[in-house]
Amino acid sequence: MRFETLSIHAGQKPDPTTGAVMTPIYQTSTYVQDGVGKHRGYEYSRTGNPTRAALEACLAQLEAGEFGLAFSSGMAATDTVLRLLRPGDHVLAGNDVYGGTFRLFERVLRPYGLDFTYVDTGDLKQVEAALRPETCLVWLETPTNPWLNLSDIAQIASLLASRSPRPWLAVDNTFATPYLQRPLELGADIVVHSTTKYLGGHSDVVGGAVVVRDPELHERLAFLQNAVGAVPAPLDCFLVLRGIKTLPVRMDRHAANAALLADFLAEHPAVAQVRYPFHPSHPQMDLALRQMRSGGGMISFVMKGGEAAARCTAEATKIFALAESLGGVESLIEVPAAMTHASTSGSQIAVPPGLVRLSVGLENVDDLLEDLSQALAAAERL
Ligand code: P1T
Repeated sequence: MRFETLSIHAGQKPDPTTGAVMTPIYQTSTYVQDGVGKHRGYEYSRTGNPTRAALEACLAQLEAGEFGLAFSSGMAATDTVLRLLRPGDHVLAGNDVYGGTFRLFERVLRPYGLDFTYVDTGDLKQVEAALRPETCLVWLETPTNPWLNLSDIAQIASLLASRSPRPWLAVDNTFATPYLQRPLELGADIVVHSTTKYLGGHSDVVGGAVVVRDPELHERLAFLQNAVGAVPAPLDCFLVLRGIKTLPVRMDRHAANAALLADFLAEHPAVAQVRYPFHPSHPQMDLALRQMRSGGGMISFVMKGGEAAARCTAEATKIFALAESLGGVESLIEVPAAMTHASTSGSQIAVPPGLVRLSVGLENVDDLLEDLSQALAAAERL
């Protein structure tokens, strides 16, 4: 089956007892056993739940993986992957990642004895130079949050393939989604998602996911999922499943709207620099065209007027809501240095205060253009 069909049907079939077309929300913590230790596949909902199982199967198929694991947030998914490692292990990560990921790595996991190095993973030489014998994991975001920098997944996977022991390659595919980018097909071992974003798609749920192909890796992650317990509620799994049904349709419109907005911003006198993967000004547009189906729905831009102009623009929009997060049907605007990436302040991966990030929604693009135009005009009057 092709992606659009999978997004509606993967992992789901009419409920065998009632014929309900939609996967029921199995709002139960436990399951009756026919005899001691004789159950019908489910014992306790931290370990497994049918609504979650449907979501996990759906995610696995969409990412061209074998196994999906759902979590209560993107951070919980990331944390569980990192628990595969032991004190003394080294992680090589991109130098432009979600602020919460950096905070987890530096403030939670480093004190437990993991070591992290951050490099520009868009540059293969930097990746090669930073690898160590004890490097167990390479962590990529591509496109990155918030700069929309890219890394060549296939190239990094083949670099790692020649290493012994071979580090795992994990890709946070939150910004691209499996509709635009296929990390496992390009050689990654682990795909991570904040399902809060495009997969959920409606800003009404917080969730995370991990998808892998290797049965042994899955077994270790499923053990951790149950042992640590950061699992999503059945209702939340239902909401993500419902969101995924329209993922390809939404992503096409997000990208069409974002491409027009990127063109508009690139020409605007108040804007110093625009970042959008499919815009000709993006230094890695060739890689974007090779690796992604479209440029997606996220845009970042640097204001010539710096911090004051960025804050003014973000506060002056009327349709774009000033809020963290992304990937919903509604457009959002934010200033990463003061909001989503505040935890990187003063660090090697800090972002400038004049950077503005847009999550371009599905509204009429002319309304979005007019809204941005009046907000930028307000910033120019400062
Ligand atoms: O928020 P949560 O579901 O826990 O997901 C964390 C996360 C992981 N990876 C990426 C690439 C992300 O962007 C996020 C969350 N990001 C935001 C909330 C944000 O506004 O950037």
